[in-house]
Amino acid sequence: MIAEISAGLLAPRAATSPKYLYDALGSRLFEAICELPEYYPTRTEAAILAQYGAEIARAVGAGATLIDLGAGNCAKAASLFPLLHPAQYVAVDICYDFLRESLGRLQQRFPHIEMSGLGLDFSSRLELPGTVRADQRLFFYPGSSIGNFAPEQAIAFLRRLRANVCDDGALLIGIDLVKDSATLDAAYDDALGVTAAFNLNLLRHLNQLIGADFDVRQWRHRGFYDAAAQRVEMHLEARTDVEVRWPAGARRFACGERIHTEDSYKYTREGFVGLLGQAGFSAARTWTDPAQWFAVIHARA
Ligand code: AVJ
Repeated sequence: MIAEISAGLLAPRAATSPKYLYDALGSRLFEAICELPEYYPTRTEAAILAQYGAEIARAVGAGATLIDLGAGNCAKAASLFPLLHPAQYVAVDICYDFLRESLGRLQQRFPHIEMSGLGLDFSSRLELPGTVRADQRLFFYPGSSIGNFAPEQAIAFLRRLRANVCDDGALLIGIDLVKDSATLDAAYDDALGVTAAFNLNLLRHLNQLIGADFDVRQWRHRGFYDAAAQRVEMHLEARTDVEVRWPAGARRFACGERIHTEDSYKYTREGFVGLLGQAGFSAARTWTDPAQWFAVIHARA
């Protein structure tokens, strides 16, 4: 991990993986982002799940082995429990501490559902323990988190999901749809500066992970939509000439130079259905909001 982060920081165009945005504080800041008026994905997806929950549950069927990827506070999956009646709930998140707290509360609310938590970086490998039931596996990947992968990586990731389910398996996935730039720019550079704090917190996390000496005050947040690339980019930009040191390296950043911290790809429905097909899934059904800002797709193995 130290080698991966070092290499990213030393690359001509410095970059870090978005997974490092999520330490305990980063996970809480992301929760706060989800409450922002500008950040439409969470509430739009929640509205779709609320409006079409019964239809979705009928498509999925009861008794599933629900595997929640990037479960975080587990709220989205929990909202489906009363309709979906999963036989088993497996919450996976890179930040296990945060997950454990959420899961403890959830188990009290739903004592009859078998639950377990997995602290796992599922973006690099996906090994499910033997305790996860093999039948009727339903991967739940909400929030358009798949947008963090470039399309080619997304296909590879979806293929890995496909390889982890039997023929009765499926995927329920949330996709952020292509829309006007102003809406996207505002969603990733909000007025309160919560997204800025979320992005800048990465530097504190890096200090802790690799022993670097980033000074948060020397950096500013950038978040904007690139329509040609169909993605939002987040960067941290040096406010001044900066020198950063850590045990495995050192680097100078000129004023204005950036560290690329996240991509968030947007899709058309047709574009994403194409990706699913390439990964060996057949797109069964799509649900969307009236403005067509977000889509929930149920794809069968
Ligand atoms: C958690 C990856 C879906 O891309 O919208 C929110 C992360 N970054 N604001 C997204 C994020 C900045 C989010 N995902």
